[in-house]
Amino acid sequence: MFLTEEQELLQQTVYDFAQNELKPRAAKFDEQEFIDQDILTSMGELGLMGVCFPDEYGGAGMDMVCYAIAVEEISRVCAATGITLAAHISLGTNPIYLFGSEEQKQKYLPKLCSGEELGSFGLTEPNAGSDAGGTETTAIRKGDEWVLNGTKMFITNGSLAWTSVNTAMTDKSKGLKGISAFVIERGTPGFSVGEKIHKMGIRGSDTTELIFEDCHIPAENLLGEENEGFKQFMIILDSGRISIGAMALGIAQGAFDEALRYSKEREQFGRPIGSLQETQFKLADMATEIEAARHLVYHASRLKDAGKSYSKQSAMCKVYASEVAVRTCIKAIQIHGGYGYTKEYPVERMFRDSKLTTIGEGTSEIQRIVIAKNLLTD
Ligand code: COS
Repeated sequence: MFLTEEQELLQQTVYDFAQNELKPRAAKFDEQEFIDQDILTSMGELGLMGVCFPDEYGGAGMDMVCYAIAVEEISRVCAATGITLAAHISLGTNPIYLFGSEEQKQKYLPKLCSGEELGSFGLTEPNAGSDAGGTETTAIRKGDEWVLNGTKMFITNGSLAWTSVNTAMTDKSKGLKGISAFVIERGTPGFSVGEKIHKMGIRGSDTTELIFEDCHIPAENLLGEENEGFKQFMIILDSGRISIGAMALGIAQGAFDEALRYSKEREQFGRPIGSLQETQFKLADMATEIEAARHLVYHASRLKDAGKSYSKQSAMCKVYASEVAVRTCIKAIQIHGGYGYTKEYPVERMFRDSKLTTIGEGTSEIQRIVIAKNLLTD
């Protein structure tokens, strides 16, 4: 895959970090259901926590392709760390970068981009998943404050984040056009972290409920224009889908790496199983699909970098890469035989991790709706 010198250098740096520092601890993070803090600190030191934001806000000033590569290489060995990075950048930090006032950017971005603090994004609710516009959380203006009430669900980085961008209904009569976004800081009275959610996969990542009970925030914590929240989060999800595509790509590549290695090591019938045609066909299909997924993820990223429309391509890369990740993990387990079904080999964890990518930041069904809408209106 053609990469610029900067992208290649970043890829090598993240690959080395992931293979040396992260891989040996990925199973432990899965088991303990959290990522050790020093990993996030190291990613901050490498410039990854603000990789695609401008230097003036403390970012590394790199492009979307670099960001996708970072998420891919991290997820190749530990998808829980991959999603922590992806949610921090594309959901927690990006809304402030895209829609925040200069004052909000100066206040929040430097600490988020350095990795000193984490960000989160509260969109999903118990009754508003795919129908994200059906938000039941409300924000009512009272003098120079907004008062929030409601519950957010499945929030990545929920208990770790300093800043949380949340959507709330500000004018119910206007439906989708009555939703707004707000920045809420950790420690604000009336804002609390609810249940930790125990998941099938990406267990090391922090997923919680967020609860707002008469939570008063200053009027200036509104993000962008009042009642523009739905469009804002559609834009955020467009680039968020590249993140999940990159994460899925990384999981698929990681499972393939394991399957390839095992095919060379494992002997049956007096020879390595990689010399059997049935293994070779699996490996060939896996490698071909991963390559196609990589093209889609990098293409969507390049369109974004070029300032072109990429809504259709980000949905395409997300739906394709996530389904490739699941298929690749299943094949990788099959190549490992009985051992692949045990916790002794990472493909068991990777399979559990892969399933999330067909659900989070828009299910496969939602991606197909977005693709079809684009096809019919192009
Ligand atoms: N960029 C900018 N604006 C967009 C947009 C995009 N990608 N997509 C939609 N909009 C705008 C539309 O232009 C429209 O505005 P106007 O009425 O001013 O023209 C408005 O948003 C409503 O668009 P649309 O009619 O397409 O909305 P729908 O209710 O049909 O949206 C889907 C349906 C399914 C696409 C939407 O609800 C969705 O993406 N749901 C999934 C949410 C999700 O991914 N949840 C998981 C979050 S995990 S953080």
